[in-house]
Amino acid sequence: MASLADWLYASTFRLKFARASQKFWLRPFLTLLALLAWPATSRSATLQLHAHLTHVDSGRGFTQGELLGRMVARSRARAAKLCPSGPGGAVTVPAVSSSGVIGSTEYLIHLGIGTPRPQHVALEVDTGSNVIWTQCTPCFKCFDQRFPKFNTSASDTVHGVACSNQLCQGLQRSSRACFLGGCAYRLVYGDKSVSMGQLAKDSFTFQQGKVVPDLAFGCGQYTTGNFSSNESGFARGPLSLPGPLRVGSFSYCFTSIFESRSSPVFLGAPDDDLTAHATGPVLSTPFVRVPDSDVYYYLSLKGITVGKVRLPVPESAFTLKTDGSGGTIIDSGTAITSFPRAVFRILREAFVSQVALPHMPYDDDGGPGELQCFQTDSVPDASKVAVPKLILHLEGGADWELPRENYMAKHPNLDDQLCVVIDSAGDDLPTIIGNFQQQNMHIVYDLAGNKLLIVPAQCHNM
Ligand SMILES: *[C@@H]1O[C@H](CO)[C@@H](O)[C@H](O)[C@H]1NC(C)=O
Ligand SMILES: *[C@@H]1O[C@H](CO)[C@@H](O)[C@H](O)[C@H]1NC(C)=O
Ligand SMILES: CC(=O)N[C@H]1CO[C@H](CO)[C@@H](O)[C@@H]1O
Repeated sequence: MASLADWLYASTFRLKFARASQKFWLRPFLTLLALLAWPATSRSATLQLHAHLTHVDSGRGFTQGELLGRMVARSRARAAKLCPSGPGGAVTVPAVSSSGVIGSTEYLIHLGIGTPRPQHVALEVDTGSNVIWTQCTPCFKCFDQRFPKFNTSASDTVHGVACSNQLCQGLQRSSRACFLGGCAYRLVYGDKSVSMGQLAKDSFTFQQGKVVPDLAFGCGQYTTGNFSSNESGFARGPLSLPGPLRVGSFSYCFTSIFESRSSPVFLGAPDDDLTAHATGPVLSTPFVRVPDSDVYYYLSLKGITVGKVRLPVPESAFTLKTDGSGGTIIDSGTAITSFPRAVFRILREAFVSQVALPHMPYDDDGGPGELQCFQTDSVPDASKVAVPKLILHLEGGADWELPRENYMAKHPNLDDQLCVVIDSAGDDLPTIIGNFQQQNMHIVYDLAGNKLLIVPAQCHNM
């Protein structure tokens, strides 16, 4: 069998570059990807693109309980991977994303790539990843996916990115290689899953027929490891979608996870007045400034209120430490919010003392992950049981009061239990605000203004 390098040599598509002398590009790369800062110049204020998102489990016939169970499992896998090397992991190994690993994705963005006929591609919406890639035909080694792979022969506009191109040079040395003058990328994830292929550019077609020519993406031709879906990134790197689009903001609005309606995502400044769809006050909170190499969006969380009680938790429990541990991340790729274990215990205590139902016993030794549930067989209608309100106090006076359905739900397996859909994480893990808590909120990442806007909304109406 031909080696991968021979095969890629033969299959290199439409790369019209002078032959470079480098023939041997499959040198052992280092394992981690980190992207250099991409100058945030010439951001377009006017570009606005709209796409649909579907929940990864949408339309697959799962019950609410099953959906929740799947989300819990994905969140745990993701939280464990987010910080693979313990304290410092999130910062020192920034681009190690667990997304793409089986079952870790939550939402898929649907768009078209190529001309004249845009080919349907579903990418993962993931604020914790910074490169978009999709599997391409011809492929040396690819995993099965539901839609056909992107067929490079069927697009008139796809072309390779030259090695000398700024985009290629912007990839870390260990993640790029020159091959016949063209740029090859190689991403190695925290669990050693690999995506490798050519860096390409093509026209992307978004909803309402808006076309953006020449967007860069990874054309995956060799993927190994635990991928069950393709990878996309909305993070702070040159190859995530907001990067190449040079948009000053992006936003999404997740419809209820228990329904199968698609959710809108916007790239570029929302053109309407944000209050037009607001069903409550618009909150604004600054992003915490982190090194450019970091891919996560950090917020400054000051405290938590459960019912009448402001939890006795010092602010430092949520602060990003200089060694890179801790912090509070808002993440579109994690389903369920998790707090460091010490914070979770205090939160759980507050719910237990304020919910007038028998509570299930604690299980403290089981490592990360334990939803606190309550027995509801004594009440006629669990959905009417009074529950304490839950408020996240964010920097800038943004007191984010979550609607009940964003933190209370029936037990994944047991109908007679009502659970607080918040999880615990390891002691050194960051606080992660997941998308269960973001349902029916228009979440605007204002990159130009370095702030996050939270706008309560009915997302299916947007
Ligand atoms: C890719 O597109 C070409 C040109 O349209 C076509 O001949 C070929 O069969 C396609 N390959 C696959 C795997 O669909
Ligand atoms: C895939 O997942 C399994 C089980 O979670 C793990 O043991 C393995 O290291 C992962 N990575 C790869 C590349 O298979
Ligand atoms: C184009 C593409 O690869 N889509 C796949 C991405 O991953 C999801 C989840 O496994 C699949 O359903 C899509 O078909």
